[in-house]
Amino acid sequence: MSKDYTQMYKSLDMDIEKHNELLAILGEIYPEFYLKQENRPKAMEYFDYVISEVHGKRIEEILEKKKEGKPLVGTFCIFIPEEIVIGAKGVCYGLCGGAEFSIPDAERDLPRNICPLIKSGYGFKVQRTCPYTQASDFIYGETSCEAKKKTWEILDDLHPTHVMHIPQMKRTKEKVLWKSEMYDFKKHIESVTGKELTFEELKIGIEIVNNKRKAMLRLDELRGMYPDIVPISGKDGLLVNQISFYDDPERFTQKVNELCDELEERIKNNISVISKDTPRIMVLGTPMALPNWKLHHIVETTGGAIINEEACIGNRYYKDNIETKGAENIDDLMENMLERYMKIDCACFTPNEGRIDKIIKMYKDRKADGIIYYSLSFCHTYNVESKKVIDRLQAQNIPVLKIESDYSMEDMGQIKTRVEAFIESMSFKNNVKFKGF
Ligand code: BJ8
Repeated sequence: MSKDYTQMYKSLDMDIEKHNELLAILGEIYPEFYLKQENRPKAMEYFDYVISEVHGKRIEEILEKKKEGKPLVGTFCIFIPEEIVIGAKGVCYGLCGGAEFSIPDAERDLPRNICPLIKSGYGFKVQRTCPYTQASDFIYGETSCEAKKKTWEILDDLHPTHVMHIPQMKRTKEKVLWKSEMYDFKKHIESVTGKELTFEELKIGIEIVNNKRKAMLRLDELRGMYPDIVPISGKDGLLVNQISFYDDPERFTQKVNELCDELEERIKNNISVISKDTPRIMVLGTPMALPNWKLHHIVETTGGAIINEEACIGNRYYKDNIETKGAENIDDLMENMLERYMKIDCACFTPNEGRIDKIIKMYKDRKADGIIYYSLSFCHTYNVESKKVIDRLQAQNIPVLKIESDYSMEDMGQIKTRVEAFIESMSFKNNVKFKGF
Protein backbone atom coordinates (compact mmCIF):
# COMPACT_ATOMS: atom_id res chain seq x y z
CA MET A 1 0.00 0.00 0.00
CA SER A 2 1.16 3.51 -0.79
CA LYS A 3 0.96 4.81 2.78
CA ASP A 4 0.20 3.97 6.38
CA TYR A 5 -3.56 3.79 6.95
CA THR A 6 -3.46 2.91 10.66
CA GLN A 7 -5.34 6.05 11.73
CA MET A 8 -8.09 5.33 9.23
CA TYR A 9 -8.43 1.76 10.50
CA LYS A 10 -8.57 3.04 14.08
CA SER A 11 -11.37 5.41 13.13
CA LEU A 12 -13.27 2.38 11.83
CA ASP A 13 -12.78 0.53 15.11
CA MET A 14 -10.76 -2.21 13.42
CA ASP A 15 -8.53 -4.74 15.13
CA ILE A 16 -5.24 -3.37 13.77
CA GLU A 17 -3.05 -6.30 14.76
CA LYS A 18 -5.32 -8.93 13.31
CA HIS A 19 -5.80 -6.86 10.17
CA ASN A 20 -2.02 -6.67 9.71
CA GLU A 21 -1.90 -10.46 9.86
CA LEU A 22 -4.52 -10.62 7.11
CA LEU A 23 -2.64 -8.17 4.90
CA ALA A 24 0.56 -10.14 5.37
CA ILE A 25 -1.14 -13.31 4.10
CA LEU A 26 -2.64 -11.55 1.09
CA GLY A 27 0.71 -9.93 0.39
CA GLU A 28 2.24 -13.39 0.04
CA ILE A 29 -0.46 -15.02 -2.09
CA TYR A 30 -0.98 -12.31 -4.70
CA PRO A 31 2.54 -12.22 -6.17
CA GLU A 32 2.58 -16.01 -6.23
CA PHE A 33 -0.82 -16.41 -7.92
CA TYR A 34 -0.84 -13.32 -10.11
CA LEU A 35 2.43 -11.56 -10.71
CA LYS A 36 4.23 -14.71 -11.79
CA GLN A 37 1.93 -15.11 -14.80
CA GLU A 38 3.58 -14.42 -18.13
CA ASN A 39 2.37 -12.29 -21.00
CA ARG A 40 -0.29 -10.42 -19.03
CA PRO A 41 -2.03 -7.53 -20.77
CA LYS A 42 -0.50 -4.17 -19.87
CA ALA A 43 -3.91 -2.88 -18.78
CA MET A 44 -3.89 -5.37 -15.89
CA GLU A 45 -1.48 -3.03 -14.10
CA TYR A 46 -4.46 -0.91 -13.08
CA PHE A 47 -6.18 -3.93 -11.52
CA ASP A 48 -2.98 -4.93 -9.70
CA TYR A 49 -2.93 -1.40 -8.31
CA VAL A 50 -6.57 -1.65 -7.17
CA ILE A 51 -5.75 -4.83 -5.31
CA SER A 52 -2.73 -3.23 -3.66
CA GLU A 53 -4.99 -0.41 -2.41
CA VAL A 54 -8.18 -2.37 -1.84
CA HIS A 55 -7.93 -1.82 1.92
CA GLY A 56 -6.24 1.58 1.48
CA LYS A 57 -7.02 4.24 -1.06
CA ARG A 58 -10.40 2.80 -1.97
CA ILE A 59 -11.47 2.94 1.67
CA GLU A 60 -10.36 6.57 1.82
CA GLU A 61 -12.52 7.27 -1.21
CA ILE A 62 -15.63 5.68 0.20
CA LEU A 63 -15.15 7.42 3.55
CA GLU A 64 -15.15 10.73 1.70
CA LYS A 65 -18.60 9.81 0.40
CA LYS A 66 -19.70 8.95 3.91
CA LYS A 67 -18.63 12.40 5.11
CA GLU A 68 -20.95 13.86 2.47
CA GLY A 69 -23.84 11.86 3.92
CA LYS A 70 -23.97 9.37 1.05
CA PRO A 71 -24.96 5.78 1.85
CA LEU A 72 -22.35 3.02 2.03
CA VAL A 73 -23.87 -0.42 1.61
CA GLY A 74 -22.08 -3.77 1.80
CA THR A 75 -23.47 -6.95 0.34
CA PHE A 76 -22.81 -10.63 -0.34
CA CYS A 77 -25.30 -11.00 -3.17
CA ILE A 78 -26.10 -9.67 -6.62
CA PHE A 79 -29.81 -9.38 -5.80
CA ILE A 80 -29.05 -6.00 -4.25
CA PRO A 81 -30.69 -3.27 -6.37
CA GLU A 82 -27.41 -1.38 -6.51
CA GLU A 83 -28.77 1.17 -8.97
CA ILE A 84 -30.74 2.69 -6.09
CA VAL A 85 -27.58 3.10 -3.99
CA ILE A 86 -25.58 4.52 -6.90
CA GLY A 87 -28.50 6.78 -7.88
CA ALA A 88 -28.39 8.18 -4.34
CA LYS A 89 -24.66 8.88 -5.05
CA GLY A 90 -23.69 6.27 -2.48
CA VAL A 91 -21.36 3.30 -2.75
CA CYS A 92 -22.41 -0.30 -3.06
CA TYR A 93 -19.70 -2.92 -2.64
CA GLY A 94 -19.07 -6.58 -2.02
CA LEU A 95 -17.90 -7.49 1.46
CA CYS A 96 -14.85 -9.58 2.28
CA GLY A 97 -16.08 -13.18 2.25
CA GLY A 98 -13.60 -15.28 0.30
CA ALA A 99 -10.87 -15.99 2.86
CA GLU A 100 -10.33 -18.74 5.37
CA PHE A 101 -8.65 -16.29 7.72
CA SER A 102 -11.88 -15.21 9.45
CA ILE A 103 -13.62 -18.59 9.58
CA PRO A 104 -12.31 -19.87 12.97
CA ASP A 105 -13.76 -16.77 14.63
CA ALA A 106 -17.09 -17.26 12.84
CA GLU A 107 -17.27 -20.88 13.95
CA ARG A 108 -17.57 -19.79 17.56
CA ASP A 109 -21.09 -18.60 16.69
CA LEU A 110 -22.03 -20.47 13.52
CA PRO A 111 -22.10 -24.19 12.73
CA ARG A 112 -19.03 -25.57 11.00
CA ASN A 113 -21.08 -27.26 8.31
CA ILE A 114 -22.38 -24.22 6.50
CA CYS A 115 -21.01 -22.52 3.42
CA PRO A 116 -17.57 -20.87 3.84
CA LEU A 117 -18.72 -17.66 2.14
CA ILE A 118 -21.16 -16.97 4.93
CA LYS A 119 -18.74 -17.96 7.68
CA SER A 120 -15.96 -15.90 6.16
CA GLY A 121 -18.13 -12.78 5.79
CA TYR A 122 -19.58 -13.11 9.28
CA GLY A 123 -16.11 -13.80 10.71
CA PHE A 124 -14.76 -10.56 9.25
CA LYS A 125 -17.39 -8.67 11.22
CA VAL A 126 -16.58 -10.56 14.41
CA GLN A 127 -12.87 -9.87 13.93
CA ARG A 128 -13.35 -6.26 12.82
CA THR A 129 -10.84 -6.81 10.01
CA CYS A 130 -12.88 -5.79 6.95
CA PRO A 131 -12.82 -1.99 6.49
CA TYR A 132 -15.73 -2.22 4.03
CA THR A 133 -17.93 -3.86 6.63
CA GLN A 134 -16.84 -1.42 9.30
CA ALA A 135 -17.52 1.58 7.07
CA SER A 136 -20.96 0.50 5.88
CA ASP A 137 -24.16 2.17 7.04
CA PHE A 138 -25.76 -1.21 6.80
CA ILE A 139 -25.23 -4.67 5.37
CA TYR A 140 -27.67 -5.90 2.77
CA GLY A 141 -28.88 -9.44 3.39
CA GLU A 142 -31.29 -11.57 1.39
CA THR A 143 -33.20 -14.77 1.82
CA SER A 144 -31.57 -16.75 -0.97
CA CYS A 145 -30.50 -19.68 1.19
CA GLU A 146 -31.18 -21.02 4.67
CA ALA A 147 -27.72 -20.37 6.07
CA LYS A 148 -27.67 -16.78 4.89
CA LYS A 149 -31.09 -15.82 6.10
CA LYS A 150 -30.50 -17.15 9.61
CA THR A 151 -27.03 -15.58 9.76
CA TRP A 152 -28.50 -12.11 9.13
CA GLU A 153 -30.40 -12.36 12.41
CA ILE A 154 -27.15 -12.93 14.29
CA LEU A 155 -25.18 -10.42 12.22
CA ASP A 156 -27.78 -7.74 12.92
CA ASP A 157 -26.70 -7.86 16.59
CA LEU A 158 -23.21 -6.78 15.48
CA HIS A 159 -23.97 -4.47 12.56
CA PRO A 160 -27.18 -2.97 11.12
CA THR A 161 -28.51 -5.40 8.52
CA HIS A 162 -31.36 -4.84 6.09
CA VAL A 163 -32.88 -8.06 4.78
CA MET A 164 -34.71 -8.20 1.47
CA HIS A 165 -37.00 -11.14 0.92
CA ILE A 166 -36.16 -12.79 -2.40
CA PRO A 167 -38.92 -15.17 -3.42
CA GLN A 168 -37.74 -18.48 -4.80
CA MET A 169 -40.24 -18.91 -7.59
CA LYS A 170 -40.93 -16.50 -10.43
CA ARG A 171 -44.71 -16.46 -10.72
CA THR A 172 -46.85 -13.30 -10.79
CA LYS A 173 -47.53 -13.46 -7.05
CA GLU A 174 -43.82 -13.60 -6.25
CA LYS A 175 -43.23 -10.70 -8.60
CA VAL A 176 -45.66 -8.59 -6.58
CA LEU A 177 -43.85 -9.45 -3.36
CA TRP A 178 -40.42 -8.81 -4.84
CA LYS A 179 -41.53 -5.42 -6.14
CA SER A 180 -42.70 -4.33 -2.70
CA GLU A 181 -39.33 -5.46 -1.29
CA MET A 182 -37.55 -3.29 -3.85
CA TYR A 183 -39.61 -0.29 -2.78
CA ASP A 184 -38.76 -1.03 0.86
CA PHE A 185 -35.09 -1.08 -0.05
CA LYS A 186 -35.45 2.30 -1.77
CA LYS A 187 -37.14 3.67 1.34
CA HIS A 188 -34.30 2.31 3.46
CA ILE A 189 -31.72 4.15 1.34
CA GLU A 190 -33.82 7.30 1.54
CA SER A 191 -33.80 7.00 5.33
CA VAL A 192 -29.97 7.12 5.21
CA THR A 193 -29.77 10.09 2.80
CA GLY A 194 -32.75 11.90 4.34
CA LYS A 195 -34.24 12.63 0.94
CA GLU A 196 -36.40 10.99 -1.67
CA LEU A 197 -34.66 9.46 -4.69
CA THR A 198 -35.74 11.25 -7.88
CA PHE A 199 -36.50 9.79 -11.30
CA GLU A 200 -33.41 11.46 -12.77
CA GLU A 201 -31.15 10.16 -10.00
CA LEU A 202 -32.36 6.60 -10.38
CA LYS A 203 -32.02 6.80 -14.14
CA ILE A 204 -28.41 7.94 -13.77
CA GLY A 205 -27.76 5.12 -11.28
CA ILE A 206 -29.16 2.60 -13.77
CA GLU A 207 -27.10 3.98 -16.62
CA ILE A 208 -23.87 3.84 -14.60
CA VAL A 209 -24.44 0.20 -13.71
CA ASN A 210 -25.67 -0.68 -17.23
CA ASN A 211 -22.43 0.69 -18.67
CA LYS A 212 -20.39 -1.29 -16.18
CA ARG A 213 -22.21 -4.51 -17.05
CA LYS A 214 -21.84 -3.82 -20.76
CA ALA A 215 -18.07 -3.47 -20.38
CA MET A 216 -17.89 -6.70 -18.39
CA LEU A 217 -19.89 -8.59 -20.97
CA ARG A 218 -17.52 -7.26 -23.62
CA LEU A 219 -14.60 -8.66 -21.62
CA ASP A 220 -16.41 -11.97 -21.13
CA GLU A 221 -16.87 -12.34 -24.88
CA LEU A 222 -13.28 -11.41 -25.68
CA ARG A 223 -12.11 -14.02 -23.20
CA GLY A 224 -14.08 -16.87 -24.63
CA MET A 225 -15.47 -16.32 -28.10
CA TYR A 226 -12.31 -16.79 -30.16
CA PRO A 227 -11.62 -20.53 -30.32
CA ASP A 228 -7.92 -20.25 -31.18
CA ILE A 229 -7.01 -17.32 -28.96
CA VAL A 230 -7.32 -16.68 -25.25
CA PRO A 231 -6.01 -13.11 -24.88
CA ILE A 232 -6.08 -13.04 -21.08
CA SER A 233 -5.75 -15.74 -18.43
CA GLY A 234 -8.79 -17.01 -16.55
CA LYS A 235 -7.19 -15.86 -13.33
CA ASP A 236 -6.97 -12.29 -14.60
CA GLY A 237 -10.53 -12.47 -15.94
CA LEU A 238 -11.73 -13.63 -12.54
CA LEU A 239 -9.79 -10.86 -10.83
CA VAL A 240 -11.50 -8.19 -12.93
CA ASN A 241 -14.87 -9.75 -12.08
CA GLN A 242 -14.00 -9.67 -8.39
CA ILE A 243 -12.80 -6.06 -8.52
CA SER A 244 -16.09 -5.01 -10.10
CA PHE A 245 -17.60 -5.27 -6.61
CA TYR A 246 -15.11 -2.85 -5.04
CA ASP A 247 -14.02 -0.19 -7.47
CA ASP A 248 -15.74 3.06 -8.35
CA PRO A 249 -18.16 1.92 -11.09
CA GLU A 250 -17.46 4.68 -13.63
CA ARG A 251 -13.68 4.44 -13.32
CA PHE A 252 -13.89 0.66 -13.41
CA THR A 253 -15.97 0.76 -16.62
CA GLN A 254 -13.40 2.95 -18.29
CA LYS A 255 -10.53 0.66 -17.22
CA VAL A 256 -12.33 -2.50 -18.34
CA ASN A 257 -12.98 -0.92 -21.73
CA GLU A 258 -9.29 0.00 -21.98
CA LEU A 259 -8.43 -3.61 -21.17
CA CYS A 260 -10.89 -4.78 -23.83
CA ASP A 261 -9.31 -2.46 -26.43
CA GLU A 262 -5.96 -4.08 -25.69
CA LEU A 263 -7.45 -7.57 -25.90
CA GLU A 264 -9.01 -6.75 -29.27
CA GLU A 265 -5.55 -5.76 -30.48
CA ARG A 266 -4.15 -9.01 -29.13
CA ILE A 267 -6.81 -10.98 -30.96
CA LYS A 268 -6.08 -9.10 -34.19
CA ASN A 269 -2.38 -9.88 -33.78
CA ASN A 270 -2.92 -13.50 -32.76
CA ILE A 271 -1.51 -13.01 -29.25
CA SER A 272 -2.76 -15.68 -26.90
CA VAL A 273 -1.69 -16.47 -23.34
CA ILE A 274 -2.02 -20.18 -24.14
CA SER A 275 -1.20 -22.43 -27.05
CA LYS A 276 -3.99 -23.26 -29.48
CA ASP A 277 -4.43 -26.83 -28.27
CA THR A 278 -4.91 -26.00 -24.56
CA PRO A 279 -8.28 -27.30 -23.33
CA ARG A 280 -10.75 -24.44 -22.86
CA ILE A 281 -12.79 -24.79 -19.72
CA MET A 282 -15.92 -23.04 -18.49
CA VAL A 283 -16.52 -22.81 -14.75
CA LEU A 284 -20.06 -22.91 -13.38
CA GLY A 285 -21.54 -22.50 -9.96
CA THR A 286 -21.08 -20.59 -6.74
CA PRO A 287 -19.35 -17.23 -6.58
CA MET A 288 -15.61 -16.97 -5.96
CA ALA A 289 -15.24 -13.99 -3.66
CA LEU A 290 -11.89 -12.22 -3.34
CA PRO A 291 -9.31 -13.77 -2.70
CA ASN A 292 -10.65 -17.17 -3.72
CA TRP A 293 -8.41 -17.95 -6.71
CA LYS A 294 -7.79 -21.58 -5.85
CA LEU A 295 -9.56 -23.41 -8.67
CA HIS A 296 -8.38 -21.03 -11.40
CA HIS A 297 -4.82 -21.30 -10.16
CA ILE A 298 -4.96 -25.08 -10.14
CA VAL A 299 -6.50 -25.35 -13.61
CA GLU A 300 -4.14 -22.86 -15.18
CA THR A 301 -1.03 -24.41 -13.69
CA THR A 302 -2.20 -27.85 -14.78
CA GLY A 303 -2.54 -27.23 -18.51
CA GLY A 304 -6.06 -25.84 -18.93
CA ALA A 305 -7.43 -22.37 -19.59
CA ILE A 306 -10.55 -20.95 -17.98
CA ILE A 307 -12.55 -18.91 -20.44
CA ASN A 308 -15.40 -17.67 -18.27
CA GLU A 309 -17.34 -18.01 -15.05
CA GLU A 310 -21.06 -18.82 -15.07
CA ALA A 311 -21.40 -17.43 -11.57
CA CYS A 312 -22.46 -14.29 -9.74
CA ILE A 313 -18.88 -13.12 -9.74
CA GLY A 314 -18.99 -13.56 -13.48
CA ASN A 315 -21.54 -13.77 -16.26
CA ARG A 316 -24.67 -14.03 -14.06
CA TYR A 317 -23.95 -10.53 -12.78
CA TYR A 318 -23.68 -8.79 -16.13
CA LYS A 319 -25.69 -10.88 -18.58
CA ASP A 320 -28.80 -8.63 -18.36
CA ASN A 321 -29.27 -4.88 -18.30
CA ILE A 322 -32.10 -2.54 -17.34
CA GLU A 323 -34.17 -0.77 -19.98
CA THR A 324 -34.50 2.98 -19.47
CA LYS A 325 -35.97 3.91 -22.85
CA GLY A 326 -39.59 4.93 -22.62
CA ALA A 327 -39.55 5.12 -18.80
CA GLU A 328 -41.44 8.23 -17.74
CA ASN A 329 -41.45 8.01 -13.99
CA ILE A 330 -39.77 6.24 -11.11
CA ASP A 331 -42.33 3.43 -11.11
CA ASP A 332 -41.50 2.60 -14.73
CA LEU A 333 -37.82 2.39 -13.79
CA MET A 334 -38.56 0.23 -10.76
CA GLU A 335 -40.65 -2.10 -12.93
CA ASN A 336 -37.82 -2.40 -15.47
CA MET A 337 -35.36 -3.06 -12.67
CA LEU A 338 -37.56 -5.82 -11.35
CA GLU A 339 -37.73 -7.44 -14.80
CA ARG A 340 -33.94 -7.50 -14.92
CA TYR A 341 -33.48 -8.83 -11.39
CA MET A 342 -35.98 -11.59 -12.04
CA LYS A 343 -33.72 -12.91 -14.81
CA ILE A 344 -31.01 -13.82 -12.27
CA ASP A 345 -30.82 -17.60 -12.47
CA CYS A 346 -29.45 -18.34 -9.01
CA ALA A 347 -29.91 -21.93 -7.90
CA CYS A 348 -32.17 -20.66 -5.11
CA PHE A 349 -35.02 -20.67 -7.68
CA THR A 350 -37.21 -23.58 -8.47
CA PRO A 351 -37.59 -24.56 -11.24
CA ASN A 352 -34.40 -23.23 -12.79
CA GLU A 353 -34.25 -24.92 -16.20
CA GLY A 354 -33.37 -21.65 -17.93
CA ARG A 355 -29.97 -21.76 -16.27
CA ILE A 356 -29.17 -25.10 -17.89
CA ASP A 357 -30.30 -23.98 -21.36
CA LYS A 358 -28.08 -20.92 -20.95
CA ILE A 359 -25.07 -23.03 -19.89
CA ILE A 360 -25.38 -25.28 -22.93
CA LYS A 361 -25.68 -22.29 -25.24
CA MET A 362 -22.64 -20.64 -23.65
CA TYR A 363 -20.65 -23.83 -24.02
CA LYS A 364 -21.47 -24.09 -27.71
CA ASP A 365 -20.96 -20.38 -28.44
CA ARG A 366 -17.56 -20.47 -26.82
CA LYS A 367 -16.50 -23.76 -28.35
CA ALA A 368 -15.35 -24.86 -24.94
CA ASP A 369 -13.81 -28.30 -24.40
CA GLY A 370 -15.18 -29.02 -20.96
CA ILE A 371 -16.93 -27.72 -17.88
CA ILE A 372 -16.05 -27.66 -14.20
CA TYR A 373 -19.08 -27.44 -11.94
CA TYR A 374 -17.81 -25.70 -8.82
CA SER A 375 -19.73 -25.59 -5.59
CA LEU A 376 -18.69 -24.25 -2.24
CA SER A 377 -18.96 -26.90 0.45
CA PHE A 378 -22.38 -27.10 2.06
CA CYS A 379 -24.06 -24.91 -0.54
CA HIS A 380 -27.18 -27.04 -0.85
CA THR A 381 -28.81 -25.12 -3.69
CA TYR A 382 -25.89 -25.32 -6.13
CA ASN A 383 -24.87 -28.77 -4.95
CA VAL A 384 -28.30 -30.28 -5.46
CA GLU A 385 -28.88 -28.43 -8.72
CA SER A 386 -25.64 -29.94 -10.08
CA LYS A 387 -27.45 -33.26 -10.61
CA LYS A 388 -29.84 -31.76 -13.17
CA VAL A 389 -27.14 -29.66 -14.80
CA ILE A 390 -24.67 -32.54 -15.10
CA ASP A 391 -27.32 -34.95 -16.44
CA ARG A 392 -28.19 -32.52 -19.22
CA LEU A 393 -24.51 -31.87 -20.00
CA GLN A 394 -23.69 -35.55 -20.16
CA ALA A 395 -26.68 -36.20 -22.40
CA GLN A 396 -24.97 -33.82 -24.84
CA ASN A 397 -21.59 -35.52 -24.39
CA ILE A 398 -20.10 -32.45 -22.74
CA PRO A 399 -17.16 -33.39 -20.47
CA VAL A 400 -17.88 -32.24 -16.95
CA LEU A 401 -16.09 -32.44 -13.63
CA LYS A 402 -17.70 -31.51 -10.33
CA ILE A 403 -15.57 -29.95 -7.61
CA GLU A 404 -16.82 -29.15 -4.14
CA SER A 405 -14.41 -27.21 -1.97
CA ASP A 406 -13.95 -24.56 0.69
CA TYR A 407 -11.26 -21.93 1.21
CA SER A 408 -8.59 -24.09 2.80
CA MET A 409 -5.49 -25.01 0.84
CA GLU A 410 -5.51 -28.55 2.21
CA ASP A 411 -7.37 -30.11 -0.70
CA MET A 412 -5.28 -28.40 -3.40
CA GLY A 413 -3.31 -31.56 -4.13
CA GLN A 414 -6.42 -33.68 -4.40
CA ILE A 415 -8.19 -31.18 -6.67
CA LYS A 416 -5.09 -30.88 -8.82
CA THR A 417 -5.03 -34.64 -9.37
CA ARG A 418 -8.68 -34.66 -10.45
CA VAL A 419 -8.24 -31.62 -12.70
CA GLU A 420 -5.13 -33.20 -14.23
CA ALA A 421 -7.05 -36.36 -15.13
CA PHE A 422 -9.92 -34.28 -16.52
CA ILE A 423 -7.65 -32.15 -18.68
CA GLU A 424 -5.73 -35.19 -19.81
CA SER A 425 -8.94 -36.86 -20.95
CA MET A 426 -9.84 -33.77 -22.98
CA SER A 427 -6.36 -33.49 -24.45
CA PHE A 428 -6.53 -37.16 -25.37
CA LYS A 429 -9.89 -36.64 -27.03
CA ASN A 430 -8.52 -33.67 -28.95
CA ASN A 431 -5.45 -35.70 -29.82
CA VAL A 432 -2.98 -33.20 -28.40
CA LYS A 433 -0.05 -33.74 -26.11
CA PHE A 434 -0.88 -32.96 -22.48
CA LYS A 435 1.26 -30.33 -20.90
CA GLY A 436 1.15 -28.04 -17.89
CA PHE A 437 1.79 -24.29 -18.11
S1 BJ8 B 1 -27.62 -14.69 -6.52
S2 BJ8 B 1 -25.43 -17.45 -5.95
S3 BJ8 B 1 -24.68 -14.18 -4.80
S4 BJ8 B 1 -27.36 -16.11 -3.37
S5 BJ8 B 1 -24.25 -18.17 0.51
S6 BJ8 B 1 -26.27 -19.72 -2.01
S7 BJ8 B 1 -22.75 -20.24 -1.95
S8 BJ8 B 1 -24.80 -21.60 0.60
S9 BJ8 B 1 -23.74 -16.85 -2.66
FE1 BJ8 B 1 -25.26 -16.27 -4.07
FE2 BJ8 B 1 -26.88 -14.26 -4.50
FE3 BJ8 B 1 -27.47 -16.67 -5.48
FE4 BJ8 B 1 -25.51 -15.28 -6.49
FE5 BJ8 B 1 -24.69 -21.22 -1.62
FE6 BJ8 B 1 -23.21 -20.09 0.21
FE7 BJ8 B 1 -25.83 -19.68 0.20
FE8 BJ8 B 1 -24.31 -18.65 -1.69
